[in-house]
Amino acid sequence: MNSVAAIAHPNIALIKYWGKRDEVLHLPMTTSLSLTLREFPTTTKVTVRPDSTTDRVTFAGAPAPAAFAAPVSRFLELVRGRTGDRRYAVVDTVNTVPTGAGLASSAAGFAALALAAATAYGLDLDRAALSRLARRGSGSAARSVFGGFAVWWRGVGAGAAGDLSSFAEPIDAPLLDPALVVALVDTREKAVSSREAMRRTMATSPFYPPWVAESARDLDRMRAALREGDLATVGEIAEANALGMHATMLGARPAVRYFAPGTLRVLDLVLELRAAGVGAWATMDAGPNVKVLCDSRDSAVVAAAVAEVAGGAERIVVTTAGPGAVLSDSGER
Ligand code: 2P0
Repeated sequence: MNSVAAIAHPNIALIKYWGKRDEVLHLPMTTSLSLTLREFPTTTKVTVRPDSTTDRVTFAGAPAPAAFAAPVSRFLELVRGRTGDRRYAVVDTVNTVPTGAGLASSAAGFAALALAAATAYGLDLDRAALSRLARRGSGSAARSVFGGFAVWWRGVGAGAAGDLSSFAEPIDAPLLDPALVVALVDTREKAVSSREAMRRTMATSPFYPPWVAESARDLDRMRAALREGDLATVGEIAEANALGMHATMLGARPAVRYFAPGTLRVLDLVLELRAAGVGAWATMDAGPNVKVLCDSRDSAVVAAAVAEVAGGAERIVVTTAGPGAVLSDSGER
């Protein structure tokens, strides 16, 4: 029996991934750029079982619902297909992301699963290959393989060429010490999944092609700002890129609207903070929650202000840059 556990953390994109040019290989339309968080690890243990006749997936110790287990099993099939090892596995996942926080538990989940499964099945992958593999589970998981800032290249072409060229890499930003204050505006399950929302946006929104074009310029400018340690420019670009992504959704038919009343209160607050001289910039994903980027030195001030409009300290989470996917001690080999 071969048992391997791995840990990975969620990431928040500052330049968003929104739309696929290949739905099977998860090849994105745009290159995206993210910050991996220190909080909310997902731990996934993969145990290869010679005696099993099927994969077994548990979530926090209980049998996982089919909606969780089926993609995990499909992912294991992909790994088995590369090794020729036909044995099934037991997968145990413990996820610490607050439900509905919009912190993309699938990113941490598939990054941890990719590392644990590749290791358990004896695939020897470098970090770029691991990122490519994680991408097949969930696009954003490609980025959670790495700690700190990471860029996930859209890659070039289709098929094998696209697959080979679309992976994430870490970005050095030694001058920056960022924090994110997450405002939990509404933690109910979203009405439209990000996968469906991306699809509908690409298919029907007239605002989508210009956002894709702008995103390439955002990327070049943000990489320069990261190199220079210019958090204000990073924040301005991140806010514009995220609001632009939501504009593409509002232009879809029918529209996809994730904004809730509490969303606007936090967005207003961010403008007020900046007017008062506090560096704070908003980003949002496929949900109503707002993540406020700031310097770690300002995070207490920003967190207090966000807590006030979000409904109290229990409605916010403060986090900083965290590590990439690693093997954990809890597996035995
Ligand atoms: C991102 N999001 O860049 C964007 C911004 C949501 C909004 O990546 O279909 O779960 O599994 O590849 O990675 C969420 O999408 O989508 C996401 P799939 P994923 O973080």
